[in-house]
Amino acid sequence: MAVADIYDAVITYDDDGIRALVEAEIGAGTDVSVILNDGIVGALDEIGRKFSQGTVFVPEMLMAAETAQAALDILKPLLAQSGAKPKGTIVIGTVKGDLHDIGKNLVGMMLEGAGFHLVDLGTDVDPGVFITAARDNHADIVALSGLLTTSMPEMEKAVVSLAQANNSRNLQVKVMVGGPPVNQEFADRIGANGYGVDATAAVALARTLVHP
Ligand code: B12
Repeated sequence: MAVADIYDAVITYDDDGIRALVEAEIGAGTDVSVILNDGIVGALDEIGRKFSQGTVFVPEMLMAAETAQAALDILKPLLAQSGAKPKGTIVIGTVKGDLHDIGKNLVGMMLEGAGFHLVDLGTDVDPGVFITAARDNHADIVALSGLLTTSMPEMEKAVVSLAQANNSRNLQVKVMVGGPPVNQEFADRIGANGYGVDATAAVALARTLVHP
């Protein structure tokens, strides 16, 4: 039994088998971040490479995602362990046109684990929906996720809309962005308050945005 078996389960779309494998690794005391990064995320990267090479297609990518999600469901209580009182409210979502949600879910789990109250709007989220949710929930931060290069202009639209709402609608929300096509330079250019490379960075960034 090893983390490599979890990697293999994602690669072979074994969404039944992966549950027992993850439970066994947790029982053996393996660090959750190792299960996550070497097992689940590493395997999804491999699937992404195969998709680029044309050796797997969308249905396989979807099966791999479902297998990864089954593993994340088991890890969630460990990632979201926190008895602390909420450190702030974060509205999170994947931007318009983009249906990828595994990274967003992972970021959300870690933020909850760090004691933030999370409002998850799901995927394909319109800028106006981010604004309404931020206002209704008195959010401190809006977190935007995107995996497609076509999500970059959508992210910019959401950031610009949120900045306008901050000026005109008595909203005071900060915006952080993340996902493989974006980086710090892009975040700066579109006027976001911060960028995080992964879920751990998202937590560190959220803390500094709430308590500058
Ligand atoms: C699984 C998957 C799918 C699944 C998604 C299922 C789901 N429920 O999410 C399905 C099959 C639906 C899918 C569809 C498509 N996909 Co797809 N997909 C992937 C795949 C293999 C894995 C993505 C993933 O979950 N990674 C693991 C997570 C944990 O990583 P992550 O999302 O990067 O998140 C981390 C960080 O980025 C960061 N982060 C993420 N969000 C945020 C937010 C904030 C605020 C912060 C701070 C940090 C942060 O923290 C996360 C955790 O560490 C990638 C390949 C890859 N290597 O990423 C392709 C990939 C993203 N897909 C791709 C493509 C092309 C598509 C399709 C267009 C294919 C098609 N022809 O239909 C469609 C688009 C559908 C749509 N409209 O969105 C391309 C994108 C290329 C591009 N540059 O635009 C990729 C890169 C594959 C490739 N190599 O070509 N896909």
